[in-house]
Amino acid sequence: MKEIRNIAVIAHVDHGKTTLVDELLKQSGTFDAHQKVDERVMDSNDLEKERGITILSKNTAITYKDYKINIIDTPGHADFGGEVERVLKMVDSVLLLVDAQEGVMPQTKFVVKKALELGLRPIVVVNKIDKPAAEPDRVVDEIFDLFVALDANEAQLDFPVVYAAAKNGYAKLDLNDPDENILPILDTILEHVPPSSGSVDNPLQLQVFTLDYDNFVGKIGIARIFNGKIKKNQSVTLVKSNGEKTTGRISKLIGFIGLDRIDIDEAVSGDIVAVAGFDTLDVGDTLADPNNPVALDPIHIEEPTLSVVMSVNDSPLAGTEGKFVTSNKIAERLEAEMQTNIAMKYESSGEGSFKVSGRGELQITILAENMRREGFEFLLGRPEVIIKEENGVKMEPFEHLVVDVPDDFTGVVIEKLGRKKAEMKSMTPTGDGQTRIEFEIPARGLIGFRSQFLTDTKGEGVMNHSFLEYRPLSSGIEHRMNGALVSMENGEASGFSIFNLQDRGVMFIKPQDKVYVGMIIGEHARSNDLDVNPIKGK
Ligand SMILES: Nc1nc2c(ncn2[C@@H]2O[C@H](COP(=O)(O)OP(=O)(O)OP(=O)(O)O)[C@@H](O)[C@H]2O)c(=O)[nH]1
Ligand SMILES: [Mg+2]
Repeated sequence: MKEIRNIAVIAHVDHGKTTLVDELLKQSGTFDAHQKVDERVMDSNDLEKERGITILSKNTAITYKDYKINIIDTPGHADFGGEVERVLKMVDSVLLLVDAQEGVMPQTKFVVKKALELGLRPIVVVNKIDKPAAEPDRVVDEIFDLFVALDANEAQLDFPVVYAAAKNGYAKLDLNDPDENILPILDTILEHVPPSSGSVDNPLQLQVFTLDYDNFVGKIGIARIFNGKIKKNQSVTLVKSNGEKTTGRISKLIGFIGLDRIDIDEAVSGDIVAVAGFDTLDVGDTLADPNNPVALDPIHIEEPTLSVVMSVNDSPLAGTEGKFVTSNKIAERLEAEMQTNIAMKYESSGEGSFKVSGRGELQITILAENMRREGFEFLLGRPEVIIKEENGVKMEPFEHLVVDVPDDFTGVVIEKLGRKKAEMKSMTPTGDGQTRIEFEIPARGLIGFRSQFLTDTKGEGVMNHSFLEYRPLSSGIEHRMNGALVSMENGEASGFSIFNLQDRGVMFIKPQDKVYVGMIIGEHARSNDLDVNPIKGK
């Protein structure tokens, strides 16, 4: 029996988590020598591959020396931060990746805060040291300062550091060491990640942290075994967070090795497995010994902060783009999504219309994009932040925003953000003519801000933000000042008129697109709405 270690890989978006997991899989010998492996193999679904980002956290297991190491790759984009938070309860340490050039970024702060709060002692991996502008020492200092600012304890402040270039397949404990292989990371894991605290002799307790669905076996829960032993076909008691209990049978027990999921008969405390057999399974539920059904601490699930109205397409062009167009079909699809995607919610908001809520624009866009690909057709409204009330005070979500801009543009960016009620927290020149500015800003002010920011910085600015907290509602955020360009004709758009209308604003349509009277076909450069004729020929 191999000893088990559990670790999650956390970082800001794009700092190289999935690439690192690739290398760990390859170099630990988990794959056969002849097996051909794609790049970023853990990013397994279509949208993840196309966009090059991780959306769902996923686990894999590698064997190294006498150990089985369960590794959970997490998403770095702020909209999926809730996912990371849940996963952290399932592991005993984290690999905190930080880009050796970019340094500490908003989502680095978010994930470090959560990890430290749970008492985890991170292993710091300064990644991408191969970049010409890498400054690993400066970055280690930044990380240390961040830990201090977040009240890390002595042990946490004394974090181990590994330097890596995941893409090139090497890591080292000392920058002067030669570039050899990735194994120093695995050795550091064995040295520093504590074993699971539970015992195989205690009564069974496992907790579900992710849901999956399979047409044959139904709902699947991916869970960590905290105590005891679990066997296939065993009878267990499901304890919900409200205390409700039901007893049933484990119809399927699945283990992880590399990228494979395999049927197994038994697993023990400390391991991560997938189980089926309970249709009502939810994230946070405990599966326990029926003779001693004790629930584990509930898992806190972050509330959505943004919502958008999704509704049946009632325009004259309805039914031309998708095959599922009715309110019933859309409701069914949303219901199915919420079965496994616990970070999102939906509710009916009137005839044929649904309010879909999530943690950010990207999360909602991804659902919409998946639905479009499956053949759904619907309308999407303007995103709005979710205002909640605490002790009679209206509260709105705030974000931590970091922008990196060429020095010449700092003025215009600060001015524009000022109008959005952003509060500047720091401003640091980063050398090479760039400045990094940090703000705290109501999430409302960020809706639609990115395109303006890119225009203002001639495409050279980079912005990153992540959820900070709910704060009392601020007043007077300036909204976008532009009106709409509205079609006054039915028919097909002509290249000639679109070309002529370009002076009026930004067009949303292209030649030959179908248009109808009243359809919004562009954004007016001025504040009023304007009726235009997009079908006129020469
Ligand atoms: N130069 C350099 N680039 C790297 C290194 N590691 C990863 N990258 C590149 O960084 C980009 C992002 O890598 P990913 O592994 O997808 O990053 P991630 O942290 O998983 O991203 P998210 O899951 O979306 O948060 C890719 O283009 C990688 O090739 C490295 O060590 N050096
Ligand atoms: Mg990734």
